[in-house]
Amino acid sequence: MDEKIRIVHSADWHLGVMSGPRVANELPLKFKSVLDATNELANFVEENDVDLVILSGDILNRGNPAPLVLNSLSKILKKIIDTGAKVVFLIGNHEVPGWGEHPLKIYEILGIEDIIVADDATVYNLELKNTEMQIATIPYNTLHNRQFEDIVAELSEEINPLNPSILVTHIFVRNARLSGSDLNLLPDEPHTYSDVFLKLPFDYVALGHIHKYQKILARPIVIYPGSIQRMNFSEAMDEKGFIYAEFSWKKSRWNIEWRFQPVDTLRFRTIDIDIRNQENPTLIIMKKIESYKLLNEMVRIKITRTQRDLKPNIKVIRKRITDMGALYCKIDYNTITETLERHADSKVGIEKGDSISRLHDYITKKRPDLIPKREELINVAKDIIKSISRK
Ligand SMILES: [Mn+2]
Repeated sequence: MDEKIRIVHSADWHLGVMSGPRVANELPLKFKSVLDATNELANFVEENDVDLVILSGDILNRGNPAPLVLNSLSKILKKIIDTGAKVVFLIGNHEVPGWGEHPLKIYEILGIEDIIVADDATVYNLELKNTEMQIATIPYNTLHNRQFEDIVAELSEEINPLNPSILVTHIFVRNARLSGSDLNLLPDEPHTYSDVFLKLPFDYVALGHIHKYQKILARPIVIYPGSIQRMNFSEAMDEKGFIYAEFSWKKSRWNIEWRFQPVDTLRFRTIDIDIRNQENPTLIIMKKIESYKLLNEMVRIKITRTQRDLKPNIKVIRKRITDMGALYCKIDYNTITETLERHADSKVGIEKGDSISRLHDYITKKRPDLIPKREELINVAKDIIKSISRK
């Protein structure tokens, strides 16, 4: 038992998102960049003799993937199992089409033994490096009519504490920090709390669902690896990648060392430009743009102005950004209404667009308990701001 068991843990690839820009004759950028990241993962598995790859759900973006998407996924999985690694593939909310069948079933039907399709709450015993690794799985589809806590208590009874164990599940842990692409959490989202894991027998909890990489607990190790690729400007600062963990038997217990392994990410850049009271706003913007290298970047220009200010020539700006080699260019206006602007001077009011997005960020980051009511709260705030600015 002196050999290490090497594990890669990843989740939320959302393979199949085809929205957004594409470079001529190529696949949509988001799809291509996710594929690139997963290829990096497969290469890592090969180079590091990884024994097990855990995929904690939402690997596909839809329950009915296009052939291109399913074939691309199959190629990645083939590359992984050809190295000798096994795969535990858990069902997330995005892979459940509602009528029971799901696209991953095909690997099970074809009898591909090295891919374990985890679509039920159960415990698998996998022989890895002459050790019995116990893997408990709680896929999203089992959480509709039963509480997470009840299921996990049941599975825990099957765990032998002398052998290493991993819990794989796709669920919202209430105090998790959210990323900018975690915006579609349902009001009745199945959820649990981090304290629940403290009482469980597992050495490692491999979570999926939340797109921001984070350690929820250190003992036991409870981790969201986050999504594998940046999807929008709000994730510009988020690192993306997967978890690499080594299990080894030391001083008569299982010791786990782990680290976050980053992948190449799409670069999103926002350039803020204030053109209030400027005689030549286009020139101001063009000058500012020149101070950046925008090659292969996703670029957003955020222009702050009032209705009195001249509008810049967007066509010229767009062309320059494209000529500089940017992959994509988005223009956003932050138009400040004059009444509120006067309030801003007296430090009473706040900028309209800003306060709404700040409220949104606040709820998302600090008060996840309010997420189900977020839209409602934002609408109330908008009404208040509207009625104040009319006076
Ligand atoms: Mn999910």
